[in-house]
Amino acid sequence: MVTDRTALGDRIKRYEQPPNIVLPRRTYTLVRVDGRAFHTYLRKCEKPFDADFAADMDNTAIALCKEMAGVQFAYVQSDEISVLLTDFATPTTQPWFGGEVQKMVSIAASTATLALHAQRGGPSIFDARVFTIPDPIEVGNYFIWRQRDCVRNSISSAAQSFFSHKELHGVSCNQMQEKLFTEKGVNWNDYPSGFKRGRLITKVEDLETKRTFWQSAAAPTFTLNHGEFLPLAIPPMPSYSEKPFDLARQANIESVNAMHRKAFGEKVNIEDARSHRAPEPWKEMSQ
Ligand SMILES: Nc1nc2c(ncn2[C@@H]2O[C@H](COP(=O)(O)OP(=O)(O)OP(=O)(O)O)[C@@H](O)[C@H]2O)c(=O)[nH]1
Ligand SMILES: [Mg+2]
Repeated sequence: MVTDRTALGDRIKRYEQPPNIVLPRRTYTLVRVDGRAFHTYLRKCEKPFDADFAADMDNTAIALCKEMAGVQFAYVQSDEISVLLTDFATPTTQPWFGGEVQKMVSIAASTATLALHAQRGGPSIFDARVFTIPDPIEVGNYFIWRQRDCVRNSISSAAQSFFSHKELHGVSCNQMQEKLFTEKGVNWNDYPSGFKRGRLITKVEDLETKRTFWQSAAAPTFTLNHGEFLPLAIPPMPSYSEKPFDLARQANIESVNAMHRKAFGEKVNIEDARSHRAPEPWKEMSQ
């Protein structure tokens, strides 16, 4: 009977295998969670931007960063969070859940759901997707794409809080900005940076205690220019010819340090709106 049961188990497990996709190793992995029907979930929130919700999303992103392995940084905008993971820091670095797609998406979605629910209650359900991008330049372009979406949505949310759906029909993003300014005296540029361009979650080290922690800061405008945040924060892929592992690792440590200087040079922070929620070290680090 035991052999029968084993045979049955083996047979049934073969049905589970085909959809159990495993991501390729030694590449860049993006995980994005997005709030399901948050238009409805947030209908009682402040419009166009709710500082409490933004701080809760930042804390949700921090919960994701703590749960995942190989996190480089996360980017938060509106009701979505993108996390960049790598698995090539050392020759023996393992990917999160061995790169098993079903594990990654289900744990990412449930971690985000639970983290936001713990803060605000309600049906804070997230969906999740995961994929790899083999080229660091394209990884940079991914974040530029998400930030463009953030800017577009931010302008249109601001406009929607002053004009009716009908008044905005067929109006472009640039025209919305102009309309806000000329007809309502509202300059979109005056909104806090974290609402216009999103926020970054990066790992910061307290220089005195050497304690590390995840921290949110307003994102700079993303570009692929040398010395800017994305080229510094997206770690280089180690290669045979120029960068043996130790060198690549050192280069990465330096990039991350520079990245933190860059991120924390930008002081406008969503936490300004909720100083009671600001983790204490943030204030010290940013001065
Ligand atoms: N009031 C308010 N709403 C917000 C804020 N941030 C995001 N939202 C809402 O969240 C929605 C996010 O957009 P989507 O993700 O495209 O829409 P969704 O309703 O979540 O629908 P699906 O993601 O397709 O399930 C926006 O349309 C806004 O309605 C905020 O700060 N204040
Ligand atoms: Mg959504």
